[in-house]
Amino acid sequence: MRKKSCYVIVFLGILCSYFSFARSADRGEIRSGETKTGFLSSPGFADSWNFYGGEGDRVIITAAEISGYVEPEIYLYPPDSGELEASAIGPNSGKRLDHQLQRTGLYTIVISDYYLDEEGDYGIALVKIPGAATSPTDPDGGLIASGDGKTGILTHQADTDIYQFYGKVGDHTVITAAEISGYVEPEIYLYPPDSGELEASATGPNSGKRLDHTLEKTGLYTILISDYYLDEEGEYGMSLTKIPPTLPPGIYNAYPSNGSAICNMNGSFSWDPVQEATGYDLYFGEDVIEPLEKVGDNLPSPRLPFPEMEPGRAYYWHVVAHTSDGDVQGPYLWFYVPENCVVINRVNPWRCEPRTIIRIIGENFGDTQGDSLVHIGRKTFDSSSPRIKLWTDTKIKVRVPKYKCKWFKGEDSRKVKVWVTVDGIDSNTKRLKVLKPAICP
Ligand SMILES: [Ca+2]
Ligand SMILES: [Ca+2]
Ligand SMILES: [Ca+2]
Ligand SMILES: [Ca+2]
Repeated sequence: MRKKSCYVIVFLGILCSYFSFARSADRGEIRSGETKTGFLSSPGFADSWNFYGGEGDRVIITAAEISGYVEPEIYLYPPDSGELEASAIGPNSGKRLDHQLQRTGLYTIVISDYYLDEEGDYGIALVKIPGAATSPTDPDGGLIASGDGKTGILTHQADTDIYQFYGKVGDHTVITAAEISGYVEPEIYLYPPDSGELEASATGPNSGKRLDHTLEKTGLYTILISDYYLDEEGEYGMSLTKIPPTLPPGIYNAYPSNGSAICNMNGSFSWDPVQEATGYDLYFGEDVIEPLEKVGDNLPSPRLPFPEMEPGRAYYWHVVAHTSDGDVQGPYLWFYVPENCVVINRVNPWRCEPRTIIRIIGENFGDTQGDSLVHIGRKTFDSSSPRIKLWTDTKIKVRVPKYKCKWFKGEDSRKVKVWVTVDGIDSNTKRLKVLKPAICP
């Protein structure tokens, strides 16, 4: 507990220092998959941003004018007051920095105007490989399967969207991207697994692009989509075709899924088993100013109960499967715990016969049922169900289903899970003991 409160103090300290610098244009944290904006103004014409990176990670940082003729330049500084490690400078309205990190720790991005003579708004986006593909500020991107088509929005001129797929050396891929609105000229950049250099791209000023490429490596590939010249915003469509379309080993069907809301604190991380995996490592954390922590070490099965989490926060996680052919890297995924979670405090009574009316007592159920659901074991009741007797923000009354005698399988009682789904978000679960009626043999 002491260790934890110590972390909280350190965290608050860092938070306070960010706020105290806010006027001098310290914009704070930027995560992989995030798209943000800043403003350059007299007299400094400079802003800074922070992210945590590891030696060997690849970063692609884009910055571009939104208004005011600013020509944002990108300067990247390593941890521990190191000297400039990389930069993208000059007079264009958009810049792109593609760089493999040389150190591990908290990196600083400084954005300043070329020639320090213009004020204006600019956009910035960070891509880290490996790293998260989407974020709360930009939901476009994530895992894509062969045959899938997606649409996304370049929300401002510097936006970069990240799509990922598992590929195998020798697989043939065709990736397309095209404008839907706003005169964007989407470019395609393909990065290999293991943070390697750009493997292929389709760039230039046309509104449609096509990348036809045979993969050189095996693992999790990353496709970046951004505007040619970083000077337009708008909607685009993209697609992936992989020949053959077979799914190489990977971390599939991960729960919580990317970008989801989680209120079920007694739930577990889970994913499909990887063939012939000997164990799984699971990394978890907030992925901004410190690395993810290994919370599961060589797990024998694809599952781990959630660690302690707090409301109003976003969390990142990542799985590595060990196999005799080497490690299989999972994507970096995030989810969030809403500030006002749907919580069941108790079910009353907690043991009863079928057809009894029970009360579910909790918080944030919503004032009316609407599209929300109540689950009792495998049965689900929507607002059209006559079993729902009352629905308020803190109390639900529902009649337990009529179970047949054979459902009890000769036992005196059976336990079922009770939970609610509000706005698509599952609550925690409580157990209900259903007693076998006296009339059953
Ligand atoms: Ca300038
Ligand atoms: Ca986007
Ligand atoms: Ca994006
Ligand atoms: Ca353009």
